[in-house]
Amino acid sequence: RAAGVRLQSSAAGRLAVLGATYPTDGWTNTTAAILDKTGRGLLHQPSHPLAILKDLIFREFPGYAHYDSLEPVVTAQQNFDSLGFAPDHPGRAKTDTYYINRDTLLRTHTSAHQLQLLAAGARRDGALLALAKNGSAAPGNERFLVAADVYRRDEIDASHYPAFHQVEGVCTFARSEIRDLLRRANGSASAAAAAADSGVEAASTAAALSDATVIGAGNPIQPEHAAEEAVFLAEHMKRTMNRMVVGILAKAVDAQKTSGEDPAGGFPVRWIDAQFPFTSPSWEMEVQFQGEWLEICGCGVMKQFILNDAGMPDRVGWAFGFGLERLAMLLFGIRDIRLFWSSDPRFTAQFSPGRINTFRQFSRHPPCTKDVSFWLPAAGAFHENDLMDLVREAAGDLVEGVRLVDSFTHPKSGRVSQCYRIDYRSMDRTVTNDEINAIQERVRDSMVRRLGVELR
Ligand code: FA5
Ligand code: MG
Repeated sequence: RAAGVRLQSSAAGRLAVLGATYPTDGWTNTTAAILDKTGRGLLHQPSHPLAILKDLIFREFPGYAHYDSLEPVVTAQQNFDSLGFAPDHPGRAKTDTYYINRDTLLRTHTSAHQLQLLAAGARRDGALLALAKNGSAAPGNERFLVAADVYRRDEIDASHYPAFHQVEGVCTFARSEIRDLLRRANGSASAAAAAADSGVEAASTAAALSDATVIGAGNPIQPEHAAEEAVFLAEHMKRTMNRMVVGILAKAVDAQKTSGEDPAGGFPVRWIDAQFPFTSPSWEMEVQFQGEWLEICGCGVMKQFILNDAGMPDRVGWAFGFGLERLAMLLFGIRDIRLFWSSDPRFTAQFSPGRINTFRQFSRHPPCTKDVSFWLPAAGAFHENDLMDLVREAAGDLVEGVRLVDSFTHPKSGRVSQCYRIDYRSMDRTVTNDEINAIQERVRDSMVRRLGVELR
């Protein structure tokens, strides 16, 4: 943790995060376990797998400004309003987001910085632009990447963790530039591909994936955009993303071969129609991994109001947001998302800057499983994510998974009873039943005190 960074839990209605303090209110729900993550700086440890992946991605985008030091505390305006989230959008709920107070929160995605960085470019705001590591690459933030830690109240399993990392990519064009490119290509469909490939090597790998764009009814072109313009942006975006993902996954296949595993046909990739308040049309990219389709990113043509608000109504653009852990799990063969936060040398010593290698699983220690059964409080008052946070607070990274295993409604009283199974397992030692019993007692206690349930 960086020197000078001190975390305190809330005292006298104030909460300290990364050296600044904020007033708390009825919205405050950020736990000490989460605050502890905000100072870890995994992206700045050159031999951490997430930092290796970040560097790899940055290198694939030489013409973009690169940001990786924007702090995680943002306003609700940045995280939601600036991106067109409706006032009742579920992402804003206290059950899904870590609030510092009503107006201040831990960013839930790197998209929180889209408007801020575009506007900084349009205004030539020196202080913000100076945070780019390679300022001259795109001096007005016409194109940029943001790598950062993000936070969400979410379920607990092998691919979900309440703190994770994303890389945002934003690419804008002057509308006149697209008109010229299309005119010069004489209407041929290759204009976007050619523009995406100019100045980069090994574009041939991208041909392995389809990036042809069919825009369907449920995923409309914005009324502000001409069809050719939106199709150009979508194809340029998909081509650019394909090249990056194929290039990176090819390194994973090489690493697997080196470690003697059979990559069995590599990693198939596909596009799925999606919806975001800040893009249209929108897609998600999925990669097949161990027989399942894993979603690795969301993307789309940027809503025009964002560019207008940033002071650049004559430009259009596309944006993506990749989950770094999901890609790193594929790349390094890391099966459990908690490992990224481990400081066990058997994990950390396996990686070195710039190198992709297959992680050698160290022996798994036995789990210890506990069930908790309880009657729910009055309708609507219980949310699963509150239980998730409470278990994390009591158990830290000793919790491996929490899942609902049984639910029934009492035929006479109508009351609902649920049973959750909590798997505890340490990544570096064998836990004792006594120690887990003590944690489980704390969990049961706080469930009664804070969630209002009645234990059975
Ligand atoms: C977003 O966060 C959008 N901001 C992405 C975007 C950017 C869309 C720009 C359009 C334009 P989403 O909630 O789907 O979308 O998350 C993006 C990725 O983050 C997911 O595909 C996944 O790879 C990763 N992710 C989401 N939740 C978790 C989690 N709890 N743990 C680990 N990774 C996660
Ligand atoms: Mg998603």
